[in-house]
Amino acid sequence: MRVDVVSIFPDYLAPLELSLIGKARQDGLLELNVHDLRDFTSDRHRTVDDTPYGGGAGMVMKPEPWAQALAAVAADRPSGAAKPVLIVPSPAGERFSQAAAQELAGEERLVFACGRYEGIDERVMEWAAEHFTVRPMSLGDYVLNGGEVAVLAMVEAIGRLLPGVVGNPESLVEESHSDGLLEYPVYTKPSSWRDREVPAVLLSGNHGKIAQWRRHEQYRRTDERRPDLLEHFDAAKLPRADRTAFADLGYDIVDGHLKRRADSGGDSA
Ligand code: JF5
Repeated sequence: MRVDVVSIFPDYLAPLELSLIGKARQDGLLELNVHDLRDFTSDRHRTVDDTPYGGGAGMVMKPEPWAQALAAVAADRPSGAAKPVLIVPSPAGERFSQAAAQELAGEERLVFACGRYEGIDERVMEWAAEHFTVRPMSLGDYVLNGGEVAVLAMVEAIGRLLPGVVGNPESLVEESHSDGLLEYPVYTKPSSWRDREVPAVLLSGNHGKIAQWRRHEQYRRTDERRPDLLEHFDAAKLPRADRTAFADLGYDIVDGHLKRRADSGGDSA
């Protein structure tokens, strides 16, 4: 996969050289190019922003430097190859998720456009649609100063899914969000630490009981921390013990879906 990032702070993307993603680059699984937006300006002051039409606070990124940068990045594309995906981090984007990361990991080319200030002139998104599949994407409902930190998170989430990047493929299948539930708690040696014991079932050697305990811990945690995830959970073909676990948490199963019982307090101990 080839990844290009355009930013006015290319140094902020330096962490991508490190760790897992840096290893993926060394192994030739990921080609990463970081570009300075100011290199695509043509005025003496290398201006990238201006005041917003219609008034209001802050500054807006000018369209022409973006068009120059994105055209340059899109230029060296073999004829017949698919349009690269242009990801524009923004609190106003569609939500980035593990499913989005999986989907994007299958692309040949990704381009990230890091906005700053109040954002990029909207006409850039319209123009770019001729050369890219444009995807404004949000990490969550909070505001960052620019897209760079969001790109670090997205490139790491996508990069680690590339074939060959993570050594053990099971660690990818098993982990958080692949089944729409939070992960179960994990423990390592020593079995007793500062008067705290590892749950006995994990030392029992009974792999069936361990798997069931872990599943039930996933349900308990998800109910406690992310009950919104349980609204989409497919409870249709759960074994009896798992149905009981949900009943104990205060849920009924109504045509394959979990429904919180009216009398069950959401934040009870
Ligand atoms: C950004 C204008 C981009 O703040 C974000 C963001 C929040 N969730 N996901 C991304 O992106 C930076 C700020 C202002 C455009």
